[in-house]
Amino acid sequence: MPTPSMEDYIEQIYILIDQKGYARASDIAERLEVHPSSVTKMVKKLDQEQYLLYEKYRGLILTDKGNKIGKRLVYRHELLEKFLEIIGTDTESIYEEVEGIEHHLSWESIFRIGDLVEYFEENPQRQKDLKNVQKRNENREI
Ligand SMILES: [Mn+2]
Repeated sequence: MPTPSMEDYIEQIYILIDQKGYARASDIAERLEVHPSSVTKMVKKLDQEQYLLYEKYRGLILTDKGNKIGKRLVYRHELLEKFLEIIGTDTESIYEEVEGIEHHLSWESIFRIGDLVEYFEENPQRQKDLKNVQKRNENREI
């Protein structure tokens, strides 16, 4: 299993390759707000653990294993954003909040959250009902 930090790298590499067709170390460093030397180190580790292949002149490519995990990590991130939107989290902080929690939930919990998101999406009345509960609790102090 990849560590949280490895997951962050695989996720961003997957997104970069998906969007641009390639993932440069400088782009990875920028997206993760880390020093390029950290990228070099992590790329070596990910190569060793067969998530990607690094060739000096061709750049990075994800292996089947890396690709499969990358896809799951992007699904997880997007699902958690949807989940926070549905429960009414203020949109400005959603990305950062997901970055903070995404590594700490089991896949079992992720799939159950997936069910919950589906439950709300398939019937807009359910979202309205939830809003009403939130209105009722607006001034409650805890
Ligand atoms: Mn993420």
